[in-house]
Amino acid sequence: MKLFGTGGSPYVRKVRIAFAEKNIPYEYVLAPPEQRAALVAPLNPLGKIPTLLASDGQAIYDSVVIVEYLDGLQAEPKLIPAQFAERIAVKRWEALGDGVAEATVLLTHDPRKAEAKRESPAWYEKQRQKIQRALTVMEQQLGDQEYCFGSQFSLADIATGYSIGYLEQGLPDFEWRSANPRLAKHIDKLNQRESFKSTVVSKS
Ligand SMILES: N[C@@H](CCC(=O)N[C@@H](CS)C(=O)NCC(=O)O)C(=O)O
Repeated sequence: MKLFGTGGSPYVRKVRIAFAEKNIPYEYVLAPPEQRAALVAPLNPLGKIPTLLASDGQAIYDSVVIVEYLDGLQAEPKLIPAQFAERIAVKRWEALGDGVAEATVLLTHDPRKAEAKRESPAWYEKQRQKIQRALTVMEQQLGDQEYCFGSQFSLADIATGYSIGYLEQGLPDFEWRSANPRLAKHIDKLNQRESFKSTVVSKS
């Protein structure tokens, strides 16, 4: 299997954490923006990373589908519960994490960033508020649980860990820890896992 990505993409890290947790071997192919038309677009018409070329030749995207694919490929450890209600709960954590990553990408990479700050503080503030609200909900849902969803590591923890890791790297001035102490502690715990340590996102 080949995974196309770059070191700076939060969604690629999400998938790489899942690969590491599942202990599934793969080849990591760097696909920087200037090579994506040649490398990725023939597999994924959207030309986005992460894109996975599976062993059977099928191309799989986006990160949501890739993680689900990996979880189905190999039974243990299970990242997404099989039971309906639990599955939806874990997928909702995923949506929250992906939303935090998306808003952070907008704030850090959007070409309007500089102007947005000066000319449209409302747009900038809207993205910040999305992140703030999402983290508040994560803090509440985590409560005193050992993991984001119950007593077992799952995709909910991957989603929380990769997105907040990206937030902390991309917007180091965004203060969220004091208002969300349990979440902060949980992030520190997740960052100790080998899957998180071995996939730290570079700034490029
Ligand atoms: N929803 C997608 C988002 C993927 C995404 O936006 N990837 C970015 C890199 S972080 C990308 O490939 N952007 C290039 C483009 O949009 O052309 C996922 O979860 O995989």
